[in-house]
Amino acid sequence: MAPEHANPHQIRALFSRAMSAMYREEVPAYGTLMELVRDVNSEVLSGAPEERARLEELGELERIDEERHGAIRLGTPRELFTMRRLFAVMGMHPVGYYDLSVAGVPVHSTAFRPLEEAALRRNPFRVFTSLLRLDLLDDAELRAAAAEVLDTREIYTTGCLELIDKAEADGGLSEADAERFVAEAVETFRWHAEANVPHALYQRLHDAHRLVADVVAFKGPHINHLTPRTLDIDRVQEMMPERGIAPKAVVEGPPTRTVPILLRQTSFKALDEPVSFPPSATNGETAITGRHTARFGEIEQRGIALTPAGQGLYDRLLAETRSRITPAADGSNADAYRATLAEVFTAFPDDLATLRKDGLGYFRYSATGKPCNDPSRGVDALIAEGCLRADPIIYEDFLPVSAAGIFQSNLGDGAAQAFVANPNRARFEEDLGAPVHDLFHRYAETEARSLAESRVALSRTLQ
Ligand code: OOG
Ligand code: NI
Repeated sequence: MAPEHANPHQIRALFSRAMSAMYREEVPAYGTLMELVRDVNSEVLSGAPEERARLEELGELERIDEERHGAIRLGTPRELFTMRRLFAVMGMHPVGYYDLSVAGVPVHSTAFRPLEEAALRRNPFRVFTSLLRLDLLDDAELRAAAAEVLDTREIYTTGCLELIDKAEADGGLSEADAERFVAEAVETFRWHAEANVPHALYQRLHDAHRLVADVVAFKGPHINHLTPRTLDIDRVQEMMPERGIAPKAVVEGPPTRTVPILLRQTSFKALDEPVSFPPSATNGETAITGRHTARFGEIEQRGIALTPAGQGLYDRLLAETRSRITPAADGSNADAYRATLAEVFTAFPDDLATLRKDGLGYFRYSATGKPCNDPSRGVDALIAEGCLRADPIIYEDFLPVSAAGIFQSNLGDGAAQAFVANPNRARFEEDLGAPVHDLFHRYAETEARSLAESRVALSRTLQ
């Protein structure tokens, strides 16, 4: 980045603010959810001065209610390829591969996000990005019709494409260009109340899978939700009805715990919105107004990132829970699901010391400032001596089963459908035009670096 260029993290901050403003205007219930999140967060903080001080020290207090992520669904490899280039302008890169076909949703996904901790702190915004997999649909004729519609649409403005080229050629954008870029980029994610296909085709796409209609029948990949961070997800879930918003049946992810792990998420059900469908050019079908559900609001609460061993244990316990009880979309067995989840997860250690000693979570080490006798001793001994401390590293990624639950609850009841599990990471990366960054690698690296730096600091404290 040359000195005259805008900082990519600054561009991302501008972008997430512009998206938030657009979405609050388009989806008023989302504004209500944000107010609720703000109220609950300030309630939690006023009852927990230590947590408040910790967040303040981390510089997170001010931005506590800002969005953490959003999500979009793309139709073609070309759209995905350009989306990677677009996000790179804002310092966001693809991390992780998520196959959602296992959970009955015909997409595979990644998340574009800042890679470094410092960048995440400056602005944590990320975008969960899915690519539709028409290859998973049985109906060859419908597949062809959908592909034809998708191949002729252009989801980026000319100005946006020019500025991406310019950023790549010059290694960045000037401040003025960065502002133009954000304004142009936001257009791609705007809602269009006019469908791109006549109603009969929409209906056929919808009957194949509601998600297919959501991607194919519109001019672009409207942002389908934004997600602020809450400090007490159970409380927000409980209070949503009081504020006139309908939550999904259960919170996705791990149960309520003393030490939060990974990611817990919930959302309000997608709005039913009017859409105008154009007349057909071939069969005499006239223009009509119909309806579509796509857009919702979500909240998230994050905990410690797990090692492959910890993630393996989480996956096993979640599978065990779900083999005993599947949460019903109408909420009829929500209490029983919560109870089973909590019971099965008693097998997951719930204190930081055990999580660390059992190698289940990632930790950031730091020297406490207390001099130590022998900095080359093992981590446990240094911690026991009080000269080294270990703090949890927060999980910054997503969970495929949870993501599928968020998708399902917003595609309407009865949208669940079985596909044969069919991950195709190689194909996804080919379409993306780059490999995705490995999830675990980054946490392991942060942990190792923090320990090495702590040992250096400790050796300086030797008398
Ligand atoms: C994406 C759902 C996944 C999350 O937070 O796990 C997601 C979608 O509905 O397009 O955003
Ligand atoms: Ni989400």
